[in-house]
Amino acid sequence: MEALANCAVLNTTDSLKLSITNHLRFTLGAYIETASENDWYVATSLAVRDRVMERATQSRRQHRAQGVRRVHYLSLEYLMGRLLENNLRNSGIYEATKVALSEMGKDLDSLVQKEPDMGLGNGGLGRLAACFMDSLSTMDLPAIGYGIHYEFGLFRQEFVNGKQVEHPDAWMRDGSPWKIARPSYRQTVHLYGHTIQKFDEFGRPHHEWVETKCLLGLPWDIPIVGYDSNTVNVLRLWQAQADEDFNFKVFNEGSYIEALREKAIAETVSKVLYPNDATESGKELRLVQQYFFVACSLADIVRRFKTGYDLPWSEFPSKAAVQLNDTHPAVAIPELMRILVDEEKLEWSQAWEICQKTFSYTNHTLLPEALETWNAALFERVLPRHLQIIFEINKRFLEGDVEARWPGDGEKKRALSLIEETGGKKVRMAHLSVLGSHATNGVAALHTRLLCERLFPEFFELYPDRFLNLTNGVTFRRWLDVCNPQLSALITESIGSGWLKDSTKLIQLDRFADDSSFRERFHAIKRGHKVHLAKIIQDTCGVSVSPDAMFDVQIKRLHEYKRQHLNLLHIVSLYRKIIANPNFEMAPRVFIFGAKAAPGYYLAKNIIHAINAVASKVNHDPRVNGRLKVIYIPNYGVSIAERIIPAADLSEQISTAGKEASGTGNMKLALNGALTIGTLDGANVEILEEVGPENIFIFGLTVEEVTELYAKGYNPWDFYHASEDLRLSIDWLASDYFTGNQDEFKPFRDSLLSHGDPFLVMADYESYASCQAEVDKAYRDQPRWQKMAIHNTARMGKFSSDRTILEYAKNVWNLPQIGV
Ligand code: KOT
Repeated sequence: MEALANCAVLNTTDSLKLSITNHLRFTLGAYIETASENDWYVATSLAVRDRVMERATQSRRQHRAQGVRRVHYLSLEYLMGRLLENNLRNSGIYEATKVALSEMGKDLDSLVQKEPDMGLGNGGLGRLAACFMDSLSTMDLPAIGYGIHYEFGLFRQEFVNGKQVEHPDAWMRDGSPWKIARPSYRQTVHLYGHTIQKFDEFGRPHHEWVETKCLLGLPWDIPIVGYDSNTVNVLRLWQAQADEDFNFKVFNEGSYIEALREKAIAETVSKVLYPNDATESGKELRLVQQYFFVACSLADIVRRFKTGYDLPWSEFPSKAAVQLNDTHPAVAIPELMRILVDEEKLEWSQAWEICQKTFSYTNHTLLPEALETWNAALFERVLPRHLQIIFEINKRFLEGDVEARWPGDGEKKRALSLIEETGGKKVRMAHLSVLGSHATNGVAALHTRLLCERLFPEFFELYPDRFLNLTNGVTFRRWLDVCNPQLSALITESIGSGWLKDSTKLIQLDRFADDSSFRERFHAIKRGHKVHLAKIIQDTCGVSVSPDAMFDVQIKRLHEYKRQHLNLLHIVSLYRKIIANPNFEMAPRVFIFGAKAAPGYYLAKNIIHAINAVASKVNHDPRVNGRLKVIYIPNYGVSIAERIIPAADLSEQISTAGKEASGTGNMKLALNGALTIGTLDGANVEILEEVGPENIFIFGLTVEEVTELYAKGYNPWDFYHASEDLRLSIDWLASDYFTGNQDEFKPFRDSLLSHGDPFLVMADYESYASCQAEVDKAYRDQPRWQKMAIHNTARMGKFSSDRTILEYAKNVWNLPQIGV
C-alpha cells in the first residue's frame, strides 16, 4: 500500500511491539505481566495513534503551505462507533498489529471489543457525518469536522419487562486514547446580555452586544485516518468550560460554593446529547449547545484565516467552505454576519455575499415536526444580537428579491419569510439555511425532488440553481472491510484490491453470481456471520436461533414513519397462521429488531413493548416448532450493527413513501448481501435502479398514490374491515393474550384506527404481506436467493460515501483533492 511506504519501518511487528510495551510501561505505568485487557487496548491504541499523528501534522502542514480551500463540516452529531480496528485496517497495519500482540500472548480481536462506542449521535444523520469524515480523508480532501464533545452520548437502552429503560452512556469515563486536548485553541463564547447602539467618530451607528455571560470551549481533536491515504484530517469537538473570570467577583465575596455551582451550570452545555431523532423540542439548553459549538468553530475558522493568510475578507470563501448538517448549526449564518459586520466592520452587503458563498446546507428530513423553529422570545434572550441580524436579513430579503419577483404579494412573503408569525413569532431555521447558503441539497433523488416541490417550492422558484441532489453513501471500509473481513477478502481475491477505494470496480463481482463455487463461498461467509450472531443472541437475549433460518432484520431508530409496527403485524399474522395450521409451510425465520426510541416518544415505546411481548410468546410457544423467532437486540448502536449487518438475509426498509429522506442502513445491508424488502422511498428507489427489479422486493403505495389516497380521504377502518387477516392480527395484539392486560397496547391500536393511522400502516398491509410471501418463496430457492444476494453486493458501488463526498467536493465546495 502506497501510504505505508513512508513509514514502513514504524509498521513492522517489532516496532509495533516496542511501541505497545513502551506505552504500557511509560504512559500507563503498568507491568506487562499484570496489565489489564483495558491497559492493552489503550497501549495498542496509543501505538497506532503515534503513527497517525505524524501524518495528521504532515497533512496540516501541507494544507497550510498550499493555502488550499478546506471544508468545515458542522454537525451536532457524530456516530463514530469504535476507532481502533477501523484505524488499523485503514492504515494497513491490522495484520502486523495482530501478530505483534499475539507474540505477546494477546488477542487483538478481543482487545478491540474493549473500546466503548463513541455514540455521539442519534441515528442516520450522525452516522452519515462519520462516514463522510472517513471518505474525506480517504479521498485526500482537506477537511475539519466540528462538533460537541458530549460527556454522555446517546443513552444505553435496557429492557425491563419488555419496556425500554434509559441509562446514561458514560463513554468517556475512562478517558479515550483517541482524543487530544488542544488548550491553545480554546475559545470564549458569549451568550445572553443585550445589544446597544453606538456611534463611531463619523456618527455612523453600529451594534454592540454587552453584559453577556461567557463560556469557554476547549477543543478535543480526534484524528481521522483515511484508507490507503496519507491524509489524516481531524474531528474537533468542543467541551464547555466555565470562564473563571466570570465567577471571580462572586468568588472574592466568599461565595465559593455559588461560584462552583455556576461552573457546574456552564459545564452542562456539553454534558449530554439530546436523544431526539427527527423531533425538536425547542429547549433553551439545546439552542445554547448549538450556538456554543457554532461560535467556537467559526472563531476557529476565522482565526485560521486571519493568521494563515494576509488576504482581504472577500477571499474568505476561497479558503473556507462550511457545510451545515441539517439546520442544527444554522445559527452559524447570523454568527458569521455578526463577526463580519460588528467585529470586522464590513458593509452588510459584502458580509452577506461572503456568507452565502461560504455556507451550504443539507436537509435530512421532510417530516414537519422535525423542521426546526425557535420561539423568537427565547432566541432573543439567548442571542439578542443574532435575532436582530436575522430580522435584518429577512427584511432585506422580503423587500429585495421577493418583492422584485412577486411585487405586492403578501402571500409569497408569508410563505418565504424567515419568521413564522402564526401562534407567536418563530424563527424558521430551514428558511434561514436556504437563504444563507449558495447550495441546498437533499440526500436522495426522491427526497430532493420533494424538497423542491413540497418543502421549499417558493425558494425553488426563486433560486432554482441553488438546489441539488447528493444521494447519501456509506463508507465501504467500516461497512464491509471492518465488519465483514471475510467477504472483503473474497471480493479482493476475485476482482483485485482496488474496489475499497474505487467502488465502481465492485460491479466486476456481478458475473460471479453464476459461478456455483463462488456462491458456495459467499454463502459460507454469510452463514459464519449468522452463527456468530446466533451466539450473541443467545448471550444477550437467552434465545436460541438457527443459523439456517432466514435472518430478517429491521435496524434503525424506532419511529412510526419507519413502521416497525407494520413488520410486527405481519409477524403476528404468521404466528396466527402457524398456530391455526400445524402444517403451515414457511422458511423458518428469525425476525431481528434493533432500535432505540426517543425517551419521551410514548407511542414508540409502546411499540417496543409490543415487539418484546410478541417475542416472548412466540419464542416460548412449542406450537411454533422452530418456524418463527422474534428477537429484539437491546442497545442498538454502531458496534452491534457491525455484527448484525453481515449476518442479515433480509433488510426491512418499509417506511411510508415520502417520509424517509434516504436511509443508509438500506445501503449497508445490501452491500453485505442482504435482499431488501422495501417501499419506493428514499434511496430505496435508487437501490432498485441499481440492482434491478428482479433482485429486490418492492411493495406499497408510491408517493403519488399516498397523495391521491389522502385527497380521496383516508379511512384506516376501510382496510380493517376489508382484511380479515389484518383485523384479527390487530385485535389479537391488542387483547390480553400477550401481556395479560388488554389495555397495554391500546395506544398502538388506537394510533392505527381511531387516530387516523398517520403513516398508512393499514393501507400498505396487504401489499406488504403478499410481498413477504414472495420473499418466503425466494428464500426457499437457495441458489436463486444467493445469486440475488451477490448481485446486491456487486451493484452497490454507487452507494459509497466516497462518491457522495466527491460530488460535494465538485458541485458544492469546489475542493481539490490534495495528496499528502
Ligand atoms: C433529525 C432532526 C432534525 C432534522 C433531521 C433529523 C434527522 C434525519 N436525523 N437523522 N436523519 C436521517 O438522516 C439520514 C442521513 O441523511 C437519512 O438517511 C435518513 O433518511 C434521515 O432520517
